[in-house]
Amino acid sequence: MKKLRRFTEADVTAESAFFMQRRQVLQALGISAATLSVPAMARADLLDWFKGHDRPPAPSGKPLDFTRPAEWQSQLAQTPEDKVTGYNNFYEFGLDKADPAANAGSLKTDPWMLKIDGEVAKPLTLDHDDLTKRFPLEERIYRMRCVEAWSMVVPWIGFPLHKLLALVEPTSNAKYVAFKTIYAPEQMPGQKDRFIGGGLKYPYVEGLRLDEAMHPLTMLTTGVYGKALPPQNGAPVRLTVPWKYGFKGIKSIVSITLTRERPPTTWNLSAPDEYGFYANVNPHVDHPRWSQATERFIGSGGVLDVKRQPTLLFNGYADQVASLYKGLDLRESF
Ligand SMILES: Nc1nc2c(c(=O)[nH]1)N[C@H]1C(S)=C(S)[C@@H](COP(=O)(O)O)O[C@H]1N2
Ligand SMILES: [Mo]
Repeated sequence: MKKLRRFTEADVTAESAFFMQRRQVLQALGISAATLSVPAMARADLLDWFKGHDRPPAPSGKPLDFTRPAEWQSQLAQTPEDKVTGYNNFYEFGLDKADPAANAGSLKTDPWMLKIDGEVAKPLTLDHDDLTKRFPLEERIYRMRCVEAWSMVVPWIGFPLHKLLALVEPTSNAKYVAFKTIYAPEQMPGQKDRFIGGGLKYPYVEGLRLDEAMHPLTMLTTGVYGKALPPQNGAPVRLTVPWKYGFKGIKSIVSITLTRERPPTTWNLSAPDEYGFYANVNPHVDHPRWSQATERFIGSGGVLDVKRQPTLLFNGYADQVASLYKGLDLRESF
């Protein structure tokens, strides 16, 4: 997904390396201290990526009050908390998977204002406490699939977006919902420096069709693993759309705007031939630079048994969401 250099085979294995100690990585790669100074070209990228980060500890947020509706529970093996909160994409804090956990502590998430406006009868602003008090919170165990072909199973906590949208009363002109991440270059090194932020245009923006936004699976997420979201996962509020690639799940949202026209979205602006507006998980539509047929599931296993499994259409949620796309060519509208 990184724009500055090509996605290489080294990247594909880099993620398993992330969960090892540096010493084990070098051993696994057969690199001795003597050869370290001149790593083989094929390994240079991985070493660069690994950059001496060891796995960061999971920070803990405030415990939340929530229920566990049976409908959203699951027998799927969950990705452990330290991986969910230690292996992240949040380019505002750097491109490496360990960067968000290491750097996102600088983000001030309280006080917070989330504005809901645009084509609505009753615009609304929620403050930090409203986010966890205004709507009953539910735990929902969702599959999560990054466009980079890794996946997790995560116990998110939050509320369905449709409850918030009902409150603001969309007008008949509302066709899309646009989301925006906070713009705070003083707190987000990637917004200040093009190199750190991967050359993306900030603030990060995302969007959904109104019917996708109203779907019962679509949630505004305020917690994970029983506690308030840590900043690296998008505190204090982020979007979760489990049938779409992870980049649709915009973090640290400050505005939700209902619009007539389809809003611009960050990765689509950056590379329109690689990242579409829809971004529905689909094993049959490959990324131009890699296959989407399978994915590496990040579970509790050790580094050597990161499991490869088939990618599921709509990430396993086809029964619930396929009807949204009747008549749409999923290859053309990727
Ligand atoms: N603002 C913002 N939101 C973002 C991103 C980002 O870089 N900036 N990365 C996206 C991508 S590519 C993924 S896979 C998910 C990762 O969420 P997680 O780190 O909580 O697993 O966040 C998404 N939301
Ligand atoms: Mo992603």
